Amino acid sequence: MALFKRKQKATIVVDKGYEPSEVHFKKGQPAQVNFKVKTDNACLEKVVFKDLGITEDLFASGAHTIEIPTEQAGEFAFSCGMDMFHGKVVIE
Ligand SMILES: [Cu+2]
Repeated sequence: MALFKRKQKATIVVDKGYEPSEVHFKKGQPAQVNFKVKTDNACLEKVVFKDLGITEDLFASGAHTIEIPTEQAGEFAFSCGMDMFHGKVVIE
């Protein structure tokens, strides 16, 4: 029973904050968020998904892709390392 599930993808640009600061995915389909960094503002160096236990170093080389669990509807908040800039991923 190979049920084909298309991956949902969203890109968030990190510049003067998160743009967009909120992304939505459908429940039950794999999802990922990709952060594209356009700033050297140290405040935004790390993005933290507290509920997922993920801290990603956005100034490190390579892609910055976070896999988002979508088994349940709900929200995953994220912020910069100092908890000054905020955003969220909504599963619905
Ligand atoms: Cu910060």
